[in-house]
Amino acid sequence: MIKLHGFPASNYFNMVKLALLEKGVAYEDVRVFTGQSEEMLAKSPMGKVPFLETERGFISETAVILDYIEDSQTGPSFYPEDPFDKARVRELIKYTELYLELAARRCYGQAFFGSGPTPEHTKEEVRTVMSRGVGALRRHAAFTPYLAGDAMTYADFVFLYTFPMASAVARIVFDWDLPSELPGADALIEQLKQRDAVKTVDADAKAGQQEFREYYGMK
Ligand SMILES: N[C@@H](CCC(=O)N[C@@H](CS)C(=O)NCC(=O)O)C(=O)O
Repeated sequence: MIKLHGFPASNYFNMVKLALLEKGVAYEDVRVFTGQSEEMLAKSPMGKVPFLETERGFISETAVILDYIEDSQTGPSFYPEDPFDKARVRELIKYTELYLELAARRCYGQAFFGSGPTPEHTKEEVRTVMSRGVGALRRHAAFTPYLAGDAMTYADFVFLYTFPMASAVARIVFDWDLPSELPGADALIEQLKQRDAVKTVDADAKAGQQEFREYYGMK
């Protein structure tokens, strides 16, 4: 049986967990935190979570894991069959991951973990990248109601566990109303939150906050 390693306070972990639940894949949840030990790096060479354990070895990087799940597991598909349409979904995933999640993450310390203010030069870089990222989504995402159109795709799973955090960073660090620049985003998130699988993931994420904070020595 596939094993999903990571912890439920991780937004990336939750993208993969949601895919497994929505597809109806039986899997085992293995609690692992991030780290740079040899043991960890042998499984996840960047020391990050999530990573998947399969009969043939370990796979890391969320977008790659999502593709592997799609290609190797039964259950509903969350990619269009048509190669062009599929590439467009992957584009949406990349815009969200590279230009919202990764940029906003540089300010997570200030926004979520009580560290001091983000250095001005970092803020400038983050704001520029996030502005362009949100612009890319405004141009390419459909929100009818899903990111790629009328069918739910992996892009929605990535968006669901990115946009609220990016919006919080925008609000806290930049006093910037990110959702107002992406009409349809909040409605999509509210719609996704009604799904049983999302409710499960979110309840586990909430329950896992304390363990996460204790592990990383936060209050
Ligand atoms: N590019 C990775 C990012 C995953 C990631 O950053 N996970 C966080 C936890 S939410 C982590 O492992 N952080 C530890 C680190 O960056 O060293 C992916 O797509 O899976």
